[in-house]
Amino acid sequence: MYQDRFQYHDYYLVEELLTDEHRLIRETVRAFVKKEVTPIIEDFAQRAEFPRHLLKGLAEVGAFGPYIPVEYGGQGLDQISYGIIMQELERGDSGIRSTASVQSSLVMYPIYTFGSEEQRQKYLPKLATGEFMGAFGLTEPSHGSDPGGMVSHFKDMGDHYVLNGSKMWISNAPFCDIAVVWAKDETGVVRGLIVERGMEGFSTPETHGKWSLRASATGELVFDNVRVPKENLLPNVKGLKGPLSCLNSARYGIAWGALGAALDCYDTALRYAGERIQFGKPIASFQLQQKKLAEMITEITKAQLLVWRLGTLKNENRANPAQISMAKRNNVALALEVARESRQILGGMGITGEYPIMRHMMNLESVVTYEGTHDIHLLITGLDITGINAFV
Ligand code: TGC
Ligand code: FAD
Repeated sequence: MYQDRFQYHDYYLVEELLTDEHRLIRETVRAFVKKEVTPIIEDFAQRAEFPRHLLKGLAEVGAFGPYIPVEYGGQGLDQISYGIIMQELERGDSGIRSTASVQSSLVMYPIYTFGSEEQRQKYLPKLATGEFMGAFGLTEPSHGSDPGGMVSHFKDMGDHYVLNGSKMWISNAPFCDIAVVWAKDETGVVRGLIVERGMEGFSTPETHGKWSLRASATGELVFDNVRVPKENLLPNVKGLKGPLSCLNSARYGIAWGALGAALDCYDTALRYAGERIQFGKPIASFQLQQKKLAEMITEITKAQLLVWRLGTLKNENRANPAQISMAKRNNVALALEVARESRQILGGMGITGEYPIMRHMMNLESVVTYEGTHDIHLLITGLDITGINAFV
């Protein structure tokens, strides 16, 4: 069985900037990942199966809606706590973090922020315990980076709506109980609807054949004249800013999460380089390998400071979407680079499932694309600093 020897690396003592509560959360989630996730995740990834049995434990460690107020079943925690949870989960696997990101930022967040009081009470406590699992439907077959072009739409039939269209690349879709779906009303305005499994005409076919996020279930959301009760419309937001606000929260969590994957790869490579003997010496004694390792920890350290500062701004409600884009883009790209370099340090062993690096590397190929691609986030920064929109 896989032996998880992970050690955390904190070169600039960022841990000292955390509170006792943050440290406790970190230890709790780290222990959960070490006990429940890393021993089984490789097998599930190889089989392309989502480990559903982890949902209860994820809920128990507070991974579902950590910053949602306690009265709705959340933990009422701050944004740095949320980031820490995402980092520890992604240290185990990006797919596990994905499930928690979607549930927290893309399902609970919009219901809490844009939902009616009845919707909050009906869904949030069950989402917090994992009794209900949610999905978020924004991307469509012909509209990914440009969600404003979506064609999914609904009609007002007097006492209910009728929804038609489809969403693709949707995390958690194959097993979700509810989906927060973004579609246009008859005037072309984007609105959010809560669609429940069991509604006639709603199906969630699974997407097979992924080489990335294999331990995460991805699928489509298909709406064929689905009758949606009027009380399932999110009343308090109109327009694309609704789904994009949710993405701010999820992208922030990913900026922390990707660092977890990077740390796992770096830690594995550092240990391996110390133990692997070639030419009569540990490969860590060769300058080329030291360069790789030294550059990795430098980039990881900068990224740790970046997310800590971003979390502080977020706690003060001062983090803007462009700052979040910069952190998501930077940290995912560095994690991918760390994974690639770490894999090389392990030589042939780097491609096997005996070590977590190749799995992280393949997972990160999705993370660099979803929640806004690497290029889209660069253009968001470009727009922010020049005032010129390069999207159109
Ligand atoms: P644009 O005209 O710029 O904006 C439309 C309205 O939205 C507002 N807005 C935002 N509001 C909140 N947060 C943000 N980040 C916002 N960005 C824009 C904007 O102010 C405007 O408001 P209003 O009141 O004037 O109407 O929109 P655009 O159509 O030009 O698009 C801009 C662009 C390209 C940046 C945006 O559409 C974008 O971010 N595209 C990337 C799409 C994306 O990230 N999709 C992610 C899908 S979900 C997912 O991947 C989940 S993976 C989960 C997992 O498994 O972990
Ligand atoms: P496209 O938009 O077609 O982009 C293709 C390429 O063109 C990219 O490199 C992009 O950067 C580039 N490009 C596009 N526009 C421009 C431009 N203006 N300038 C320069 N370059 C440009 N979506 C959801 O709604 N919910 C989910 O739960 C979800 N989960 C996902 C899980 C996985 C495993 C994956 C892979 C995706 C998921 N997505 C989800 C979808 C994801 O958000 C989209 O894949 C992503 O937004 C990119 O859209 P696209 O794949 O259609 O690529």
